[in-house]
Amino acid sequence: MEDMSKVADAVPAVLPAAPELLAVEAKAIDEKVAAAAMGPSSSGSEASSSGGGAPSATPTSDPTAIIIIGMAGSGKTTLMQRLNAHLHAEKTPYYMVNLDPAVLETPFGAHIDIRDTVNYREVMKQYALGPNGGILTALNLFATRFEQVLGLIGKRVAGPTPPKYVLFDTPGQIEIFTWSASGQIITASLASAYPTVIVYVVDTVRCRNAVSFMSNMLYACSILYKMKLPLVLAFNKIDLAPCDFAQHWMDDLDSFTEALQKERSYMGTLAQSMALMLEEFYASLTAVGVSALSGEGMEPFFAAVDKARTEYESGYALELAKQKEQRKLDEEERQRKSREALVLDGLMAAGAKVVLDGNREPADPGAAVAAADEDEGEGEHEDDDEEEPPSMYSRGAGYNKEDEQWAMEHPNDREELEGLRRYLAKKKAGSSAEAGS
Ligand SMILES: Nc1nc2c(ncn2[C@@H]2O[C@H](COP(=O)(O)OP(=O)(O)OP(=O)(O)O)[C@@H](O)[C@H]2O)c(=O)[nH]1
Ligand SMILES: [Mg+2]
Repeated sequence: MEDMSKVADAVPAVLPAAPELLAVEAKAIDEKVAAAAMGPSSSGSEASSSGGGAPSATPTSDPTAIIIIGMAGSGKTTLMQRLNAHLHAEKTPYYMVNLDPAVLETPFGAHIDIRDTVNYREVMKQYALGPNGGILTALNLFATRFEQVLGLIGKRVAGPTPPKYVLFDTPGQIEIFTWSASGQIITASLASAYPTVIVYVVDTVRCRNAVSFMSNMLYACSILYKMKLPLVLAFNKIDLAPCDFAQHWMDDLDSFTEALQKERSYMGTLAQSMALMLEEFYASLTAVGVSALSGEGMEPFFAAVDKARTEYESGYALELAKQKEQRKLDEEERQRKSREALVLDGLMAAGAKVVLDGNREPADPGAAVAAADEDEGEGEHEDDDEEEPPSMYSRGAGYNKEDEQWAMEHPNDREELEGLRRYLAKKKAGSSAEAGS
């Protein structure tokens, strides 16, 4: 893995719409798309990064997208580095994306790196933002062009060595990714394109006490419900502390309740009822212990990811398909309604009565057509019928046919008459409202 160098030629063009507002490390879009489409570069850096010298020639089906999320310092980036090394050694093709604009170094060979396109420090400066605002804005800018990222991944998937996994590192400030629109856009577009799995990295050392453990689990639980994707819990840093205690607490609620009682938290009862709720949550995920540093637990990690992928295919994908179908039906209904509205508009243009008087029944479209035919039959103002607005007489504003005739003969006074009509209609509406109250 040490021979991995940063792949700079395969980054997407994720430039903001107004580049003068942001200092971005600009690179030509076409160049990048072409470079990414070319597949492994001759320099060998990308080749090594995407599976090594002799990747499996067997074309795999869609890759599994793995989004790595976790509290700051839990070891997400180190885990990416470890997964990079592991997959490379296994000669499994893969693709890596860095979504953390604030990271100083990506110790893995990112095929796509947000930092190559958005300079978050410049974003901070230009928009006078703090560090979190800068990261959030940088991610938002990136999300607006996420289609391009999907395009690059798609090209690789269609290439000679399609990746089996596409891995995403996310910003340390977990809420920036999990609670922002950009995080949602990225996750949703990814999940609609590929089987997608969330890996929630837990710092095992930091959650050895029952209350911290529960807080972390509640956060993971909120992510599961927010993102609605299969979730794998990766208890990291097991080289420092084994994660048996966590597995035990998850499998046996009584032992966890006992541990909570020992802590004598003033929130004892609340904590216990929340622990009960978490039991349901544990049933819907897989937990594994890993060490990003030593490489322990890689096999169970990928077994858990593959299992989560089948969950995606059997449950989440079906749900997505259902949502798509529902959206299609909604759209058809909307189009049907607007077609109906158009037909009605057409009838009105043909002379249907426009009812301003709230006490009257809406015009019968059939009768309106008949009325229009009749008018044509009379031969009066035949040309006007199409161009003139509906008759004032028909508007029920207190005018009679003679007034209408007069208006036709005195076009200059028409406007004044219109004003008067509006005034009367308003007055009439006012007096009927008074009568009503
Ligand atoms: N002992 C040990 N240390 C680890 C392990 N994984 C990560 N670390 C250390 O934990 C610290 C944080 O690791 P990172 O990979 O930067 O964590 P991160 O979640 O990416 O951090 P942010 O992106 O800032 O949120 C580093 O000092 C790592 O060396 C592990 O498995 N074992
Ligand atoms: Mg990191």
